[in-house]
Amino acid sequence: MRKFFSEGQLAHNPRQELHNGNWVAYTDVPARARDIAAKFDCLPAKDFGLEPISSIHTSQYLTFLQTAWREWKENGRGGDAIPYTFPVSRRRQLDLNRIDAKLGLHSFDAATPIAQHSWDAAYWSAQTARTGLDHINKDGVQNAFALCRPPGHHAGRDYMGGYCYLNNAAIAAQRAHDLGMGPVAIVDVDYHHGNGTQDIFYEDENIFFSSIHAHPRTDYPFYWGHADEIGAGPGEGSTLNLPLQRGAAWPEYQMALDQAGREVANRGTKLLILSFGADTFEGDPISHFKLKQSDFLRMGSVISQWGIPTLIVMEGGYAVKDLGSNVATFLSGFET
Ligand code: Q9C
Ligand code: ZN
Repeated sequence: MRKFFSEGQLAHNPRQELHNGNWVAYTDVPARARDIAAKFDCLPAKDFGLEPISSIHTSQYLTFLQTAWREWKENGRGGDAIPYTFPVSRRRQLDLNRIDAKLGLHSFDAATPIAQHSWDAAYWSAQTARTGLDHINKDGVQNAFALCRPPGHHAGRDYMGGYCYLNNAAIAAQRAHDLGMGPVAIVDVDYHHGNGTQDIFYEDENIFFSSIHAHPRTDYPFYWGHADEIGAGPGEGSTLNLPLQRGAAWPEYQMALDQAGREVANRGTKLLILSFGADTFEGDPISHFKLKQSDFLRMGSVISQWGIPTLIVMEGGYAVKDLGSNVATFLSGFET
């Protein structure tokens, strides 16, 4: 399987995040991507420019991402740009000027800082996903792995959160649809609900979205990912949420995966985008499922047996010591 990664993705390196009332070292460290990349021969991303990104994200949000850190520094601030005020009621169009106001407008949490090179890294992460898609169905390639970092599935059309800035999976899915590669389905197996991806396609009948994740009653992002969120308008029935209890291990996980797989098959899916997080691992420091490394082999094999051309897009996974081997195990399951 071809694997894609660009060095520019490593430059994103926020110092710290708020966690349970304390400042802790930022969880999405460059070593995550570096250690996975070290396991493979990766091809560099090709630069497709802003166009595929603009098909998902608003121009106001993209301008904000590109200028936020500079504005933060021009205002004499130390550290990374972090929001602290959010417009949760009576939202309306305002001409917001102050960097703090813009940060809150474009975030749903306070744990996703913008550091000096965050935009560049997010840009290359999205290009990595776009490049992986480009290789599918060329030279007989059926599957590709995009080693995206920063991750994307929490980011919506005009907001960041959950260590995510640009929604790499959504960008690839939209482009696949536009290129006539569909029907397109996104299956999200990160530990956390893919709220950004869900939100982006919630009213879209063309792109099916299914997520297996920790129940929002106990886990981040708390407000989305319930089973009764099924899409709306023309997209009603195109969203399938499969929340699991904390402590879930392979038997429960496999049942959910089979259910997602049946729905993907029923819809005649021709292109699958897999938002893959390795934070379902039993040793993940911020998560509470119980998948073992050997279960990633099973997961890879189950999904590859769906028999659909698949772009695997990296999302979370924070047990850095085991991350490279967990990802390699998953990919080898996919290839057997
Ligand atoms: N530190 C992904 O796996 N938790 N994102 C932040 C406490 C956020 C995880 C609050 C977890 C986000 C892509
Ligand atoms: Zn996650």
